[in-house]
Amino acid sequence: MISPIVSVPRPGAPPGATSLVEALEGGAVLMFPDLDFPFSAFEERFVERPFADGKAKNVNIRGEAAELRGAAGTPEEQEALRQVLLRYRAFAQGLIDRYLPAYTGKLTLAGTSYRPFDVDRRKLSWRRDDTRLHVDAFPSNPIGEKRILRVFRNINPNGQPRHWRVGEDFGSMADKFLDRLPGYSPLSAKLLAALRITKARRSEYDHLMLHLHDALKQDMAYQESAPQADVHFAPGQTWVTFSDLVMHGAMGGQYMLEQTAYLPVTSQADAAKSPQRILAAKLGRPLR
Ligand code: AKG
Repeated sequence: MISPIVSVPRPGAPPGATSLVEALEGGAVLMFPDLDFPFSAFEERFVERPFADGKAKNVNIRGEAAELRGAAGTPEEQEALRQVLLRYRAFAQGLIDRYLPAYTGKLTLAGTSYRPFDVDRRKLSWRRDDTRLHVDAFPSNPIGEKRILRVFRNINPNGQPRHWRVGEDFGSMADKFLDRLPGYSPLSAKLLAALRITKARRSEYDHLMLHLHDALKQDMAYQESAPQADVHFAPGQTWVTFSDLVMHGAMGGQYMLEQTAYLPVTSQADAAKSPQRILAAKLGRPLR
């Protein structure tokens, strides 16, 4: 099955909160067509040209200090951009509290990013090429028993949509790739952590997800022929998805905001729908 897009319009009572969580955990993308996130006249400049040093893909803030990384501009402009990201972080938290209250107090907000570059024009290695269908996995930042929830918003000022492809459900994808992945070595995982190549021990789940991510992106026949659908997110639209579960690729668009959040698998309404438990079920044993 291809990941469904579930539209959640205002106003009125949010459609049954339980069913939104159910849809999200089942692999849907929740799309909010009309939430407000206004820019001031001063802030409009951030969608007129990229305020980025160009060294990294994105500009972001992380952690309590919310130090701005990868930005360009005067100190005043950089502080204003940081404030936009802080406001977006609060906006994402507000969305979760209103529409996904079951997760309030359980989610941890991580990085917030400003993505000012045109997707098409980024010249990246295949591994970093997010136009290829993939699920998210972080090489140096093991996720373990957490889920990756992301809140995206298209802030393009010229009507340009964020063009995504979404792919088939995680289980069907895993059936095609699981046999091809190399075995997990607890010893290598220990070594990577000791050498501080990873920030914590890479679990078997992290190992499988990294290799899935790479195998998917390298398989051009799969990229072209796998079940998939084009989705165009218009400016002003906000969308939320578990990006470790939903196969996605970004095909076009410029100027976007993104918030990452982590949710413990055990805080899900149904942990069996997590990629952690799906992979364990397919292997017929708990992951190490
Ligand atoms: C990702 O961050 O995993 C993406 O695929 C990028 C999404 C986007 O830039 O629209």
